[in-house]
Amino acid sequence: PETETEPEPDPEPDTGTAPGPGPGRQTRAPSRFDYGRFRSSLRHPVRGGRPAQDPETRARRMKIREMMKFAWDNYKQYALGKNELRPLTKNGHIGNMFGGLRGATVIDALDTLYIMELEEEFQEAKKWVEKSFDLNVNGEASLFEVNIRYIGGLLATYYLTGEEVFKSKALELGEKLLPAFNTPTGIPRGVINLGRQDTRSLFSPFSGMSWSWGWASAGSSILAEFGTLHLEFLHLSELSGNPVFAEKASTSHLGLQVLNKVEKPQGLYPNFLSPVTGNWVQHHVSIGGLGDSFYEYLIKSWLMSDKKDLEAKKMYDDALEAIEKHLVKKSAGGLTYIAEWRGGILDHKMGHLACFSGGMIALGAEHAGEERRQRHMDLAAEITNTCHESYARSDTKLGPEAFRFDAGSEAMATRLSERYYILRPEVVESYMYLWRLTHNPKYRQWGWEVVKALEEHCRVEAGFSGIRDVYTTTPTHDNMQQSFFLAETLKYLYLLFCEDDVLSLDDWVFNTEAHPLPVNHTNFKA
Ligand code: DMJ
Repeated sequence: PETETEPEPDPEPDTGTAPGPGPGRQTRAPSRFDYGRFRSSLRHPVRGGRPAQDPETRARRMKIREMMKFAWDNYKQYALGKNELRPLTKNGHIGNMFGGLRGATVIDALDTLYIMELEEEFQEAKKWVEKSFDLNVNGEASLFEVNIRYIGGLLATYYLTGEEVFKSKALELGEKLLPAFNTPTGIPRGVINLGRQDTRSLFSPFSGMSWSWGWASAGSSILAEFGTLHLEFLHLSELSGNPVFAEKASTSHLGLQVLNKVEKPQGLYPNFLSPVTGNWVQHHVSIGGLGDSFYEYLIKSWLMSDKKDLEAKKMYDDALEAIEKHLVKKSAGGLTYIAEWRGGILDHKMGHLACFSGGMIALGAEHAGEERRQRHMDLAAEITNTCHESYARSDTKLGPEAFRFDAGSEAMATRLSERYYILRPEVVESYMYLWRLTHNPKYRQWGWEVVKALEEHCRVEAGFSGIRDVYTTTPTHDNMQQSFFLAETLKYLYLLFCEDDVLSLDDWVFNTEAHPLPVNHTNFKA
């Protein structure tokens, strides 16, 4: 339906009892979380109180909704139950990131379908979760990816709908992730075997064990991975009544026990840390891949705690100050960018992933003291402008995986291997935040340019596909519809053309996969 009426909150308040059988559940204190009370604590209806007024904005929003329906319908038709759709070959992709879990696209799409009021499609996705989402799996999963996509997606959908199934699946899966924290420092390793620990057998001898990534030097853990857990884990504790999740992943544990104890080169956080010694393993610093969402979760921790997590705020402020001082640069052509740092030497490159930082810095600026507010808002706008340039300077009007500011290059990929676009969200994510915080119409204009480019170059007969080279208008498709396209890219584009009270920033923080988690207002608990 294209109506925009707000559904009634769940009339049956959730009693918050712990879900089905599992280790330690009998002894746990029942959660005092009250869903009805939570809903009434929100400052705005989750899907907004009124539709966008002007016809053009409404038409654009409905176009993005149609794109979501198209992406979902094709996934459902050709790949339901697999992790992603392969839109050219019309089949499913499983991959090896989720340790035997399936349906990454279902879980990632749920809250977007709900927010867009694609009711029938939401029911299809929910039915799959109820009937086919199997957590009794074996295999090596990325702790980070399972957390941001599965736990984040399930939690957000529970908070939006009050439907018990999403909460119980999130809690059950959360328990499977806990053994990853069993290291000398409590900093988790990146890979976890999801098999049941109480059934370790000849067939699954590694159940509950964790490893570091083979490619991460000297058994290290990755900053953006171990630093991107606490938003979701705090909610797992909130909903289960079991403090263990919050204790393991809190910023206070991260900060006090480990990160504040180890010396940071020029105040910067390197991307690799030993979970055994708590020391840095390699001095590579990046606000893009390997570092990115660590910074994002510091400022969002503070916001989600209703501005009570002062430790996270201080860590964010200090980190941003060091970034401003050592990594923020201006190109000869006047474009502001954030360079990477390798053992003291700057690499004048920005990854597409780093483009989320425009939105993050704007969000932080909104709440900064007088002295910083304008400076940070300007920085956020300049970085977002640079990321827009990386799109505008390509033939497809989509941006490359990485762009450089060296050897005469400005905001363009210089290597063949960096010319691809895999439907990533970071640039439109920044447009959405900058729009909400400034209402400068250029952000909606830029977002619409992306919609047109996606339609022209990424839409194929059976879904949306990434492209291998943004600098040719006859690009080759990579045959992959990433789940984050449905979770993030289309959600942020849609929100860009919504009124500000749809998933209002007063009530929600988006996890790094764009799944909304509620701000803990004082009356959050029963
Ligand atoms: C998503 O899974 C998340 O946004 C993550 O933080 C980074 N990578 C992808 C999207 O590009």
